[in-house]
Amino acid sequence: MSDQIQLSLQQVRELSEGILLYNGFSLDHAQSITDTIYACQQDDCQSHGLYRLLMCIESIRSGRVDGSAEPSVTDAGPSVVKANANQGISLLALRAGMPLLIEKAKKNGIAAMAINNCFHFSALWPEVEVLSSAGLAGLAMVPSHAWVAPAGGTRGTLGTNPLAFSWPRIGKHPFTFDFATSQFARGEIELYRRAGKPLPEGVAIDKQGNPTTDAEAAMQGAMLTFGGYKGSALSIMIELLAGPLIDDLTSKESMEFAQGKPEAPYHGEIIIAFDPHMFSAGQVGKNNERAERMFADIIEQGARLPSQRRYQARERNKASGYVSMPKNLYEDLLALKK
Ligand code: NDP
Ligand code: PYC
Repeated sequence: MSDQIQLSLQQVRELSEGILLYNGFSLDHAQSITDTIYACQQDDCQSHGLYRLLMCIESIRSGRVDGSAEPSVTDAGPSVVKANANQGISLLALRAGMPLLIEKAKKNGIAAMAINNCFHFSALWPEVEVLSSAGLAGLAMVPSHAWVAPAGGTRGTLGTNPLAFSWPRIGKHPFTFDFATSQFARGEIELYRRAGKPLPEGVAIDKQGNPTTDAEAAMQGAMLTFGGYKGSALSIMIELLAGPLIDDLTSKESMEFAQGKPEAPYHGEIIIAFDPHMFSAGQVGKNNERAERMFADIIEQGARLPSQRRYQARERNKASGYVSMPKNLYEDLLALKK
C-alpha cells in the first residue's frame, strides 16, 4: 500500500488556510503564508510546502509569533526600503514592501529591502520570482538557526542560510536558483528522519564531531556546508548581510532567542533588486540576447538549468490538478485543526 496521499490543488489551499486561521493567524497572514506554501507544494518542493505548516503552528502556539502583526514599511533612503514584520511571519512584510522595492530598483537601477523582526520559515524562490516577473534580477538571503558547523569546525554556528537568485527571461520561465548553503536544508533532514531513511555521507556530523548518516544524530550534532570552505564563506556572508548589516540577529542569536522551542527562526532578511534596463543603457534586448546565448550553451551540453525540475513538476501537477504528500504528514496536519 502506498504511503502517499493525493490532494487536489484546491484542497492544498483550503487545508493550509484552514489550519492557519484555526490557530489564530489573521486572514492576511493566512493568505500570504498559504500563497508560498501552495507554490512550493505545486512545484513538488516537499521540504517547504505543507510540511512547513508544522513549524508555523508550533511558532504561534508558543505565543511568540504575533498572528495578527501589521507590518510597517519605511522609505529609508533613495535605494533602501525597510519593512518591519513586527514579530509576524516574514511574508506579509515582504508583500507590503515589494512595490516600493520594485519602484526604487526601476528608478535607481539597484535597490535593497531589509525585512526586520520576522519569523521566517519559507523557501525564497517565490520571493525572487516576484522580482523577475517585474523584469528585475533579484537576490534574497536569510540566516536561520545555528545548526551548521563552519568548514573545519565541530559545532553549529551558521544557519542553513539559503541564497536565491532570479533572472528574467523573455517568454520563458526565469533562471532561478534557491538553495541552502548547508549540504541539506534542515527541512530535508527532518523529512529523512520522519521517513526513517539514512542520510547520504558528508551531510552532517554527530555530537562528538564524527561523520554520521543518522538523521537524528545529525540533528543533535551539526550539519555541514556545501562545497566545504566555499559554502562556509558564502554562509558567513549571508549571516553578515542579512544580520549585522541590517541590524538584526545572526543564526546563533536567533537560536538563543528561541530558547530551545521548535519555532521558526526569528531574524531579518535582505532582498536586492537590479534593473537590467539601467545597466545596459536601455538596450535590454542586448543583455537578454547574451544571457540567452549562455543558457543555450549550457542546455546544448545536456546540462539542466536550476528550477527546471520545479517548472516541470508545476506543469505536471497543474495538468492533473493533484499533488502527492506522505500520508503520515497529512495526518499530522489534520491534527493541527484539533
Ligand atoms: P535543492 O538542493 O533541492 O535545490 C537547490 C537548487 O539547485 C534548486 O534551484 C534546484 O532546482 C537546483 N538543482 C538541483 N539539482 C540540479 C542539477 N542537477 N542541475 C542544476 N540545478 C539543480 O535545495 P535545498 O534543499 O538546498 O533548499 C530547499 C529549499 O529550502 C529552498 O527553497 C530554500 O529557500 C529553503 N530553505 C529555507 C530556509 C529558511 O531559513 N527559510 C533555510 C534553508 C533552506 P530544482 O528545484 O529544479 O531541482
Ligand atoms: O530547511 O533549513 C531549513 C529551514 C530553516 C528555516 C526554515 N527552513
